[in-house]
Amino acid sequence: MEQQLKQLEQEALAKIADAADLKALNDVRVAYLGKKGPITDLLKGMGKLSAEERPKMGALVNTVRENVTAELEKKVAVLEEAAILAQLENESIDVTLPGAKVRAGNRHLLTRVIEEIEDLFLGMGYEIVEGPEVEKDYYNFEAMNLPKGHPARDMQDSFYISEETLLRTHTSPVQARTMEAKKGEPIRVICPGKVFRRDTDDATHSHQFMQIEGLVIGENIRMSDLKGTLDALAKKMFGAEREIRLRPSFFPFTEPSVEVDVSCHKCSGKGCNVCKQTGWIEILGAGMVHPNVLEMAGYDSTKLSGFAFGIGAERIAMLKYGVDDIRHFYTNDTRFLSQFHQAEV
Ligand code: FA5
Repeated sequence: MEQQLKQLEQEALAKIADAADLKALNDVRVAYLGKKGPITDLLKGMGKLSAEERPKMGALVNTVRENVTAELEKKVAVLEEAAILAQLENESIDVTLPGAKVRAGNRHLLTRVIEEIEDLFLGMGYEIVEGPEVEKDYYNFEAMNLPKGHPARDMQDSFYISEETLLRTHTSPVQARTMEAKKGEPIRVICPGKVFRRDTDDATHSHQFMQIEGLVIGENIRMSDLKGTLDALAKKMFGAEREIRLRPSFFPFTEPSVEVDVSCHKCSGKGCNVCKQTGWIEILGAGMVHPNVLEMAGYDSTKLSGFAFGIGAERIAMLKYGVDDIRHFYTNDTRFLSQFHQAEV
């Protein structure tokens, strides 16, 4: 029996040494130490032994069990460690691999065009002022020399909120508000902001768009000052070789009034599809501030004069960046917006 036990121990230890994984090891445990295993069988047969042999064999069986159990535990520890190392190896991160590209957001093209224009005018000593988008009829029209019933009100079809309140149709009411606030002092401001008209949306018209108003009031302000200022604007936005021309026009709040064209930056004035073969592109309305507008705001029109202009910001952005439809600015399609990444424009 002693011989049998030694042989079982050797067998068990050899199988433990051979076990390649935890499952195989468990099979060895069940096979040798389990209730139906050979060592348990031997213990059951102890009753047949003599009184002297029994304690000797009992001690021997226990030693064999302890040896096998100790070896099993050692091998479990080895296999568990190997399993952890294998897992670490499989899940290791290669920090040298390039990361997934995260696309950064970008300021809207229109915002950037407006900021470019603001920068130019700030450099020329202008202040930036703002006014309300929900405006009084008085500032939007009356203070701009457009009394109730004036036919020229039809030039700007309006969204009225009540009889005396509307969504402003242009940024010119900020002129009246600024003059009121400055109380006869000289003025040099630009006023960017949203305006609203009941225009039917198409490729060049939107019911909501951005204007940038300009207003300068002081002594001896002349048409030539207006022309020089707008020339600087055209050159900044469209290139140093651009020229402007002034065409007579009509606005109730300026006299004389002009439409301002810039020589086409695509064909340099020769005529192309952008300038509709004329060589010129209209960019804004302007003029000398009407004496009635000055007087209504408390300015002495015999001592001070001024010029004003109103730029359509989308139209400038469209020309500068070749945008063929004004609606692209408002539909938030990232395929459009991402084309004008700041670093590339
Ligand atoms: C005016 O709004 C005047 N207040 C401008 C002005 C200010 C003249 C100061 C004299 C002195 P007008 O309606 O032409 O003018 O509009 C000015 C510019 O806004 C246009 O040249 C055009 O660029 C743009 N604009 C007008 N209507 C729309 C529209 N529906 N969608 C997009 N842009 C428009």
